[in-house]
Amino acid sequence: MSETATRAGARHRHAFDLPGYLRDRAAAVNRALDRFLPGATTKPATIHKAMRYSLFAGGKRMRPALCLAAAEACGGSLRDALPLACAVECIHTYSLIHDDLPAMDNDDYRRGKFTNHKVFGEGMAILAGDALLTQAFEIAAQCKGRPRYPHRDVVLELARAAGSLQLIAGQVADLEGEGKKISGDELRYIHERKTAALLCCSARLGGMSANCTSAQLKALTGFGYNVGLAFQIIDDILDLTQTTEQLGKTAGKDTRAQKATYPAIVGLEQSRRIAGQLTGRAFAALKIFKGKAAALEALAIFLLQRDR
Ligand code: GRG
Repeated sequence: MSETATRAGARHRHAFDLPGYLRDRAAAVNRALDRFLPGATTKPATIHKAMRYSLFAGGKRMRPALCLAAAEACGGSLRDALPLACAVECIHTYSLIHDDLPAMDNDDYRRGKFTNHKVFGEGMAILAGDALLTQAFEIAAQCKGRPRYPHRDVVLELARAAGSLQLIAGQVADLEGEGKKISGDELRYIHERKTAALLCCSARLGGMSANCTSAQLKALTGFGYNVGLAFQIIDDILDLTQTTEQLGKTAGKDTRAQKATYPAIVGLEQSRRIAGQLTGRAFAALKIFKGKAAALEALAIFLLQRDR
């Protein structure tokens, strides 16, 4: 871990009740998602059951937490940020359902349960992913437009992060890179798009919901980008070092699929060091908030030190 991240980590262990914060924010997000989504018995019931199955399967809700914490750092309210926190979680869950399909990573477990296609079949899982992606935009359209960020900007932000230049571009490069030797630069291209884009978008949307200044938005962008890159490196480390039970998804898949990862290219220790440096940079980006971004700081440390 970098020195900045280590010092901040020690300070935060005493200063901020992150478990309590995450519990509280995840409960608010779950209640809001439950309100936004059609009920499980609404016709056609199978699709609504499938959407809810993955959405409420026990995800960590890290993207919504980043969105809400960013809004708070900018003086915004939970109520204004909640629709956007829910929208990013719908996009994230859609991407996981599709990523697990036989045509992609072909996985049986996600969030400690059978994957969507294992329970509902491939056709329904594809539709559940499609429906969650669409649902995200329906929810985002219900947020309050802000003077600096009208609805158009919010929709653009989400569409760009989820589109063929970001999230999908990362997945394309990831699929095409399997079994090939790729460079560190190519690996970063994948991580920036597959993972960092949506995490960064989550933080930015939180700021936008609070009508943040352009300097605050720039700071949240730097924070989200660096936390996002660190997040994927840690994910690759956990894939190697944890069990399937601990992760709630199949461990060791990257090696079996011959995926390029930081641990595969530079080893475990160097990967940990790089993740620590990125977290240090994320911290540095928060300076502008002058101590009012305690939740964001605690989240960055948590994401670096997480074990699942
Ligand atoms: C459009 C067909 C089609 C597919 C899209 C874009 C995409 C498929 C997949 C990318 C999804 C992916 C695996 C991204 C990597 C990011 C990552 C490490 C996700 C896991 O996030 P966590 O740990 O998961 O936050 P939980 O379950 O806790 O929410």
